[in-house]
Amino acid sequence: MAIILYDLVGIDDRRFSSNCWRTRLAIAHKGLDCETVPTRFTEIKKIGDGSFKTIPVINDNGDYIVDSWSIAEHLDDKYPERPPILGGSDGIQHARFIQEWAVARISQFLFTMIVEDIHAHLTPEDQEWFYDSRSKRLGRDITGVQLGRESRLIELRQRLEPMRSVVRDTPYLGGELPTYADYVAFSPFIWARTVSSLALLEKDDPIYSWLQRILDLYDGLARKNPGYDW
Ligand SMILES: N[C@@H](CCC(=O)N[C@@H](CS)C(=O)NCC(=O)O)C(=O)O
Repeated sequence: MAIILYDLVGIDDRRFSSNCWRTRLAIAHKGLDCETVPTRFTEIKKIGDGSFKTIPVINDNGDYIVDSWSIAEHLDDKYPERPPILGGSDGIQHARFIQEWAVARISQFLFTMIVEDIHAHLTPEDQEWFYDSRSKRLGRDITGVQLGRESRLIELRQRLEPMRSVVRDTPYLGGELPTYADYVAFSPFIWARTVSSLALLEKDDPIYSWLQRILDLYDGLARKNPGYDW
């Protein structure tokens, strides 16, 4: 039976969640079948026994697992005969480092550049909830937060330099083949690409070429997601 993934959705079937994309790619990496259930923010409470607060959540033949990292561990534990996602103990620490770096240095900064774009791509049911919860999170009204983002874009590109140095020389952060580190680093880009026309990368940037490679993986899984083609 296919793994069921509760996947965050906006308007036009846009799957914009960075965390859900990590899981989607992890399941594809394992070569497992996946069925997604498009889920709005305000529907998360309806999943399973109603205890979940965030997605991704998967239902793997009756086992409900929440949190993208726990899901990756679960998939490796349950399907050891398939290609490892976290790749043994060294691979786990490598992927965790990339995850911590991407969240702290990239995603949180990027959030201030796309938060109004996310809002604009939500269904009306979710918009009010998102506006209030994200204004509370930022400690200010989200209207106008994106102002001046062009100058923050320059800083974002500088922050990506450590990653740029690696993918200039190798196709993936995992080396010749993609690993979970790649999916984690990719997740902020697909988040932005799904909702924002702001091109985060220049086309001659080695990270741009790496991004194209990830978009093409698994029969163009991520490229098929509706988004902005930058
Ligand atoms: N550490 C969690 C984070 C999950 C998360 O924050 N998911 C967001 C969607 S991308 C969410 O469900 N947010 C619900 C909320 O903000 O109430 C993971 O990696 O799965």
